[in-house]
Amino acid sequence: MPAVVAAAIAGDHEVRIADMNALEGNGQLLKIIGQFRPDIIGISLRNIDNTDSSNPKGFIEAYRKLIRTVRSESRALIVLGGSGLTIFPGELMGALEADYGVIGEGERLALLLDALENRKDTASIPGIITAANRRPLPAPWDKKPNRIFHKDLPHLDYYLKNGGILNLQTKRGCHFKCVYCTYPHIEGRKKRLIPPVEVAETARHLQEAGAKYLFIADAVFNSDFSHNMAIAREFKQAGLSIPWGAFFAPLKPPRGYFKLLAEAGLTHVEFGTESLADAVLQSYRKPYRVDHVFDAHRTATEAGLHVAHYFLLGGPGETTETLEETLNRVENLNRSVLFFFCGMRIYPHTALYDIAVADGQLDKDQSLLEPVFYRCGLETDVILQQVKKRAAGRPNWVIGSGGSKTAAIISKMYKRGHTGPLWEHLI
Ligand code: B12
Ligand code: SF4
Repeated sequence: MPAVVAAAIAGDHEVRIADMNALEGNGQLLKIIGQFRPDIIGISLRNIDNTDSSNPKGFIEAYRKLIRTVRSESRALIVLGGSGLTIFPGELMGALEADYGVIGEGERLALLLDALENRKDTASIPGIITAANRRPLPAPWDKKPNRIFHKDLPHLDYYLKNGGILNLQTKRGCHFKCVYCTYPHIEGRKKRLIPPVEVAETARHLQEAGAKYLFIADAVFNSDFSHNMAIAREFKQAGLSIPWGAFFAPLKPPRGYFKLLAEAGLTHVEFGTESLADAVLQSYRKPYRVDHVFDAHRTATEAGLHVAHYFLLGGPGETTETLEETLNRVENLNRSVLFFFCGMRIYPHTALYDIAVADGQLDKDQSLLEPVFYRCGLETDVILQQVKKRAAGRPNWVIGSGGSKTAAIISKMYKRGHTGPLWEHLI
């Protein structure tokens, strides 16, 4: 479970985090469980699948196996949480046979543990679900998130040796309304900003623990320019010297914005650009247009930053003409890495879901646990072929997340001591 959830219960309970990335398989996990003998085991269900139509991979079977293995060794209650559960609560509680689930922000686990300890009713606690008791998503958590962090955390070493990236949040929530996006459902629509001084203090702790790079795990970092700039000033004040990166929307930035962030250590800008056809940006309900993309791109590259753009082709409004328009304009995004996702996965709780139901592409009761992609006027394969044709011989045009070959190269570079996201080597 994440450090923020551990922090929410650590005052009243003994907590141990076991990060599966850092363990050598389920055997090592069972050893930890055998030694620690927990009463409750929380499991974070983050990814349902890799959302990549060009190289699809699902993770539910691995979760099922993990839970069976845990049950074979321990009588602890199993509590699920995480963004995957929040998107698919009914399906996952049904499929994985856990005792409880916490949907939305995991800090509410503290309320569940309190109720269990004091033999109180758990059914009425907002956000707490069981396979039989499905409840609506609760209102966003209104208290400040905390985070457990110290240099002796057992999984820290794994991340320090594999890229050196640690992450931090500067806010929760996104107020934009992009048609396909689950983030406002997961985090809420209302922005809840963490005071810049506290963000900088966390960043400094991570640096002191050995982080070589920070990734800001906000849904979208620049949804609040003045908060961003205050954070940059606090980073400077706190003496932060390691590089960092974040997800940005290609909105027109205020004057001097990227320059200030670059001075505070920002090195990597990941723009969720999606399309370079205004008609498509409009039907995706994006809060910017093509002109803004080029403005944002220019000011970020002029500030000396590494820039990547992510494209999501084949959603509502995509046609042969808009695809051509996007691919032609992409050529003008100089000095950047271009990631192309062909096909838009439909998630519940999104406007895209409603559109697909209205279009007759989906039944209202259909499960989306197995990926279903929106059907625009163009076949995904046609889009993929077009992109592949243009990408040939250009290492900075990446299809999907690059597949297992890219993952193997990155892992090798990390072993040789390289740090950070590394996509800048493709420019
Ligand atoms: C930042 C981010 C990334 C960064 C991560 C950087 C880093 N160094 O950590 C990068 C760019 C690398 C990334 C990559 C991917 N990501 Co991503 N990412 C996110 C994002 C925006 C935030 C995640 C985050 O860290 N949040 C902050 C932490 C604190 O929140 P959290 O872990 O969700 O925990 C909270 C709750 O979920 C809950 N909780 C969590 N676990 C538990 C456990 C228990 C027991 C309890 C009670 C509660 C609980 O409590 C916490 C506090 O409220 C989310 C979307 C979102 N807004 O959540 C997508 C998201 C998690 N990513 C997603 C995906 C698909 C991916 C990729 C597979 C994409 C791809 N094709 O490459 C990869 C996989 C990477 C990997 N190895 O897992 C999906 C997962 C859902 C799904 N469809 O499967 C999400 C939800 C986005 C989406 N499409 O809807 N991602
Ligand atoms: S795509 Fe980005 S900007 Fe749009 S709603 Fe999602 S997180 Fe917000």
